[in-house]
Amino acid sequence: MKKTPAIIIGTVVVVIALVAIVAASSGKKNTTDTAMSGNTDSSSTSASTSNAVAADKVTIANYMFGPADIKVKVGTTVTWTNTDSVKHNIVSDDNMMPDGKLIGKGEAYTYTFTKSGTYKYHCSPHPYMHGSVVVE
Ligand SMILES: [Cu+2]
Repeated sequence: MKKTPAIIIGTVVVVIALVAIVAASSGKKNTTDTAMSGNTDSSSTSASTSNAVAADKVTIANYMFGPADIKVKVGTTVTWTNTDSVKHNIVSDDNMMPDGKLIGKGEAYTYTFTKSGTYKYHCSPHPYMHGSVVVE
């Protein structure tokens, strides 16, 4: 009868010790994770622009711009070609470039970027279609 509480106390002590060890090791992990995420945070700031693919041609297909995010050098003429049977256009989110006319299947729209910056655009009949051009 008296041995049972001793076993329980012993088990509890072991469990507490294990929890403490796990907590300590996960604490160490958290520290390194925080340090690592700190590093990735600083690189992901530049990664947000490096998500953009170096390209000067965008294909519109299935209500999507592909690649949606591109990067070009100043002076580059970007060509958007529509492969959908539905008409699309390229309209700046913030008036950084003139609104593109609607283009039908097989038609293309071009724009030459003469100033650096990030040009976000969408398709006016389908505002959920988004793309961006980073001009460097
Ligand atoms: Cu569209």
